[in-house]
Amino acid sequence: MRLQPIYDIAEICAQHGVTDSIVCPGSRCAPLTLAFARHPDITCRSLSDERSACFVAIGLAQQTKSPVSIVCTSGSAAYNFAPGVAEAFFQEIPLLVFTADRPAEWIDQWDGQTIRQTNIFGAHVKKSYTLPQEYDHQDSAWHINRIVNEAIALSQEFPQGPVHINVPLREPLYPGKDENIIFSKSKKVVKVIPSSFELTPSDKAALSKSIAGYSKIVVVGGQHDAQEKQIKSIVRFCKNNQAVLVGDVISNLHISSETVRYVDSFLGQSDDSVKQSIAPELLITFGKSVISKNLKQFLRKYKPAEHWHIQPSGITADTFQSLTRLIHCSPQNFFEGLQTPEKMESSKEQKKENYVQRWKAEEKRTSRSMKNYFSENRFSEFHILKEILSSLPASCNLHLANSMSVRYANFIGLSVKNKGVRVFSNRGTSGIDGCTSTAIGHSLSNQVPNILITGDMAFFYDRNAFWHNYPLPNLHVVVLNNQGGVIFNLIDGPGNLEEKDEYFITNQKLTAAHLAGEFGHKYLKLDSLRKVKSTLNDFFVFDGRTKILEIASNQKTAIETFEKFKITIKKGYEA
Ligand SMILES: Cc1ncc(C[n+]2csc(CCOP(=O)(O)OP(=O)(O)O)c2C)c(N)n1
Repeated sequence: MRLQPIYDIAEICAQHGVTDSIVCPGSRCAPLTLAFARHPDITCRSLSDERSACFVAIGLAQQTKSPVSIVCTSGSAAYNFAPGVAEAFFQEIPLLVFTADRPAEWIDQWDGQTIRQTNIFGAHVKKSYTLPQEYDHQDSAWHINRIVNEAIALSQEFPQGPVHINVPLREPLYPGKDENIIFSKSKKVVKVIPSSFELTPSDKAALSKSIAGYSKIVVVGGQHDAQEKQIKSIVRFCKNNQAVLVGDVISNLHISSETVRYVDSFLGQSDDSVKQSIAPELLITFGKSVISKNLKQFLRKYKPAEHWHIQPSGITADTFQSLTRLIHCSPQNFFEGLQTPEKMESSKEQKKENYVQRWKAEEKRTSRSMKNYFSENRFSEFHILKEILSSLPASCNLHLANSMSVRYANFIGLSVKNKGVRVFSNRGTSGIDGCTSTAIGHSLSNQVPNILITGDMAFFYDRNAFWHNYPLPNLHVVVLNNQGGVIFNLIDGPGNLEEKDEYFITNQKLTAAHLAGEFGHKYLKLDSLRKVKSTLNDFFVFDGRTKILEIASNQKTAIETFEKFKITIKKGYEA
């Protein structure tokens, strides 16, 4: 069969452990569509909006922990994958991005749905391949097989990420009436045994010795999907070495009671003397980005003598402008492998202990101020969100949209009580364009409750996330509807510019009720303090229906309550 090498792409993917595929409608991609749709070991879903589809694929890949293949037709369809591809690149998510194309001779010939697709995603994919367009010679089939094997391996190699495969396809694109698609089971599959990136005993000894020379050590976890075992070894390391563990809400380190989680709040309101007293000498980091701008600014200003970053291989970002050592191993291997330091002279031990206590005092002070602040019964999006985070199911995925949703949640923090809560957020590019779609990708592939917290702009931007025929019984969405982007009222900059409302906040009057109605989802509205308890009780019942809870917020209250929050944290220093 002429298209056999193309059909076999699905077989190669399946043999590499790809379980999920998303296909966007089109004709040029028909051979790929049929291959993925008919493959018995791949769950293939159809989504019409390519931009949303790519973000959904991110969610699926995060859940399945395997590459997800996405397929679209030629032309602007391919370009619409781009925002999701960039997010996947920076969040290091393995995607196999197949774009169908016209044969090369038809590019730039005023043919329909034809654009320049070679390298279309530029620097935001790990590599871009183009498959051969003729399959007459048997080496062409081998060539296609080789590229697909290589692309799958590359997507999974650290740092994981999206790989683009452009597929020029010649007509006829559809099988004949009596033609069956059969997958060749004997296809060549190149398996990769991944390297374990272990530190050698002498590396471990040298690092342990260096660590022992420091009395002020801070470990910061960036965004990652933390595993309990890994966190246990980090906490043990911190205890053994009197190191402070800091993690914002996307680090998933909330499951340890030792984690300093209010760093964004107190670094934003404390003065230089406090900051000086907690500045580290040795900073150890792992994971990806941190949310807190206050933490970034603090570490950039009070530069540690050394900054070590731990990751299995490759280069890393110098986020705090102080990187001195890149340690190539897994965080687990690093934190588990280092020797327990011997007890030192008591003055040094005391110095270390004092340093840890300084941080603990800041955390405690902020915790007290927050308790005080949230004890006031107020109808504000910030207060309601606190209530929602306190009512989360024991085991769930929490999806936080950009921008105030993830920031509010970071200020509020999760506690050890939320041990079973895994936090996800599109912090690769921090876009508002695919937050709902990514949460939906998770909802499609797991059974646990998925709770998405989003602002109105992010919610309405990504409304096509709901535009498909797959049920989402375990997705519950909270829309903080303050009728625009309140972030622009809360950051320094827009201030009182006369353009602020129209060009930054972009006031809008939409309600989520229509969208919920259109897609048949249950709509709940919360507009008064009186209804908080009963509405949240209703919202947190998972009865098989997708629920959308709209919080009737507004810019004025949101600004006032946030200002008051900052003042309360600051006042904590006067008490
Ligand atoms: C695709 C994209 N366009 C523009 C932005 C810039 N941006 C950041 S936050 C924001 C407004 C978000 O408003 P909303 O979702 O209502 O959340 P709120 O600020 O009210 O929390 C915008 C436009 C972005 N992050 N991503």
